[in-house]
Amino acid sequence: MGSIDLRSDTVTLPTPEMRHAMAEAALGDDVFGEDPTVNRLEQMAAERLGKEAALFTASGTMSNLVALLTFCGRGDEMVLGSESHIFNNEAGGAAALGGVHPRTVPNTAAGWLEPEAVEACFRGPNIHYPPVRLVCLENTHNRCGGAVLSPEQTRAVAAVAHRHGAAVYLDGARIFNAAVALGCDARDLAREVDAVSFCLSKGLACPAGSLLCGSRDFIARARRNRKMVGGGMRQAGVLAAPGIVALETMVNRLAEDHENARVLAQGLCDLPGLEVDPRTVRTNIVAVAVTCLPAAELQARLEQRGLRASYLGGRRLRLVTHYGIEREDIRRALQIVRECLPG
Ligand code: TLP
Repeated sequence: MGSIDLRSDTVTLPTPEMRHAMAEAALGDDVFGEDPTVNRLEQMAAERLGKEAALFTASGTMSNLVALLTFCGRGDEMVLGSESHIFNNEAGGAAALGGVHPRTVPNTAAGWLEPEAVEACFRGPNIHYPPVRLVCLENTHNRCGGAVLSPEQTRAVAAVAHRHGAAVYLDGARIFNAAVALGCDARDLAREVDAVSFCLSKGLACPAGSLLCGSRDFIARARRNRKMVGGGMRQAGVLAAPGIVALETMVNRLAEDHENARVLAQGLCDLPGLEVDPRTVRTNIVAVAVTCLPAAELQARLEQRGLRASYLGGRRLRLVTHYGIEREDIRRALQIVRECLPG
């Protein structure tokens, strides 16, 4: 029996239909705007997110970086969550490459930014302060256990930013998980934001790629920044083709991953020495606090028995369900966790 890999939904492999689409894709040079498959994917993405245009990038990190470089200049400030992926997991790219100054606001446990806390970041035109150009949100929220922001929560934060003349960017790497969990359209989650990205290479199971969506003018400027960071890919249609398959066939099935995550969380919360509230598990991420031994040690024990989880730091492990993980794998995973706990 192979190991059960719940480290991330980034480990998903492309479906047979995706591999076929890759082999058959019509191609051209995308830096000249001539790859018909990329052009079609960009159009589909813009449509799905309710924006005028979209840009295909190599990764979620690249979409985020290009967005930040497009919204902010050197010395500008961006407001973002203390637990956000951009702040914690992207090698400080916006600061290193764009001179963008990050100002964090504590994320609520449910991945939100309190509008009052965002409001307090706008300190006025005093020359001591960097001007706030951008507020960033994340939906679903990775480090907050796959938490979902509603359209109303997004609107409340966007209203503050816009009132102060700042733009709003949504890291929607897993926005389709949020839409499926809320039973709404991804467009409803992106309506109030100026730009949004989503990843193909997570729950949607593509080998690579992310789409940055926004106004026609924003995407034209982002295209230059993508080129600047080396993201102008040529016959990128081989990577865009599975993205088209993903948007057509892989979105609704995310509900299965969410159900598997709930079953997993329910099983884990019954075990002594672990803390997780299954009611907070809305999508495909289960963050669990380990109280009976060091979390990294439990992770190592699980790994030895064929269950792979990721370590979030402190007492927390993360388990992520995805395409290729079936209910039987969840049962086996729970059995392995039981065997690895002391006593
Ligand atoms: N997240 C990865 C790791 O980097 C932690 C994962 O396994 O979940 N935004 C969010 C919210 C993300 O979770 C990630 C990836 C990204 C952006 C970056 O995407 P990639 O890895 O494609 O650059």
